[in-house]
Amino acid sequence: HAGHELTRRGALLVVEGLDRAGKSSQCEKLGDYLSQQGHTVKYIRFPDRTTPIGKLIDSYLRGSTNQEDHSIHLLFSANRWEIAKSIQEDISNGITIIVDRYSYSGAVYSAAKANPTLSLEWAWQPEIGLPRPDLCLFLSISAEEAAKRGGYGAERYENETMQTRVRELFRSLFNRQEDVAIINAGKSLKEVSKDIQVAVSKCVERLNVIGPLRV
Ligand code: DGP
Ligand code: NA
Ligand code: NA
Repeated sequence: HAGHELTRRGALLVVEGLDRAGKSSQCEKLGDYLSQQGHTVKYIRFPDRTTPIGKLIDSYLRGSTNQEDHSIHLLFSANRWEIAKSIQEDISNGITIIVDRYSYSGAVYSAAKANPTLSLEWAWQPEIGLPRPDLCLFLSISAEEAAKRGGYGAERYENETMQTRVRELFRSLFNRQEDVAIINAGKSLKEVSKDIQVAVSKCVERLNVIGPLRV
């Protein structure tokens, strides 16, 4: 009956990668593509610098304030938790959400610091229980490609030592995560967006069919 159809849930799609991997442009292109396919799309990014916690993070990233490593890590995580409920609601209401950075950046950037009590395992713990992405697209660029794109910004973490460690940690994290598509982001903008569309289409199709019982 009209008005009684179930709303198909939206998908939670995350785009991850190093600074300058092309995340923002690709998020935008993916949004356009999915809208054309008839999806209702929302774009969000972490850290969300607009909330009170986000403002503390912003001032830390700009270097205006310092924070103890574990303490700032927990604030980054809290910044995801404070938005978790609205993500859940949007997804239930049929909205597909594209997220620029999520728990993966969260764990990896903190663990990349030379702090012996801040391991990847430790950093991952506060993320447990957040909405699980249907797909994480990891935009992978080599150190050489990154160097070619040049120019680090002025924010904390935007230096070669940090980015090298971040790259290694992303790899070890994604080796043990499900639902990750590694995208070669060294190609042209157009080729990369095509590869992303293929991976996302497969994921979205999967959401609509019942899976087979396995051995
Ligand atoms: P962006 O606004 O995308 O440039 O991200 C800001 C920076 O913050 C970027 O270098 C990645 C880093 N970052 C994102 N999430 C977290 C987090 O949860 N913990 C830490 N330590 N860094 C993060
Ligand atoms: Na950045
Ligand atoms: Na940055």
